[in-house]
Amino acid sequence: MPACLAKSSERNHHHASAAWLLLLLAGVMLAGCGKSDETTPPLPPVAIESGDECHVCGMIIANFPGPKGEAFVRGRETPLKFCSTRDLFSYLLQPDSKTIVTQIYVHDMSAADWKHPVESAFVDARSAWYVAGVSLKSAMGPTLMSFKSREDAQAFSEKHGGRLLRFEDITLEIVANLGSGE
Ligand code: ZN
Ligand code: CU1
Repeated sequence: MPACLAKSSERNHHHASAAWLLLLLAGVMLAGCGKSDETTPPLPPVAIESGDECHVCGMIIANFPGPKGEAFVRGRETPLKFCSTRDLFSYLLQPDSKTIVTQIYVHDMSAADWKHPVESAFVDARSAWYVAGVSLKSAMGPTLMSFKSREDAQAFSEKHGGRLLRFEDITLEIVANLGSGE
């Protein structure tokens, strides 16, 4: 590339202007999208309030044990909330959801009480570790246990069975095969 740079300063000048124009256009387009999207820092998790209903099944979330989920979507200041990681993933894995979801949280069950996990135990869902195939029943029956650290997920699966998964590994098929809700 240095040879190319040395070749013609005029040509490079043209390249530079074109790049600048593209940047400028991109900036204008981004600004047109509104202020609430890509440019804002990650939104922090919020508490599950006593009357909050699951976005998927409508159940009162706080009435049930197990790891819960939250997902922020474009154009909404408060997150959608889910009774279980199971319902969170059945929402996230819909084609329509993928394009609008921004920040996602799940409970770190090493730091959370099984019956009443709280806001302070939420961790980034995309970097969390999951254990599938566990018989413990959450709101919708067997669910994905979620953990912040690999060590905790590993320790849990050694004790209760199940296999370790990352966020990207989880498919609708895995969610459907967790067992039916009871
Ligand atoms: Zn639900
Ligand atoms: Cu439910």
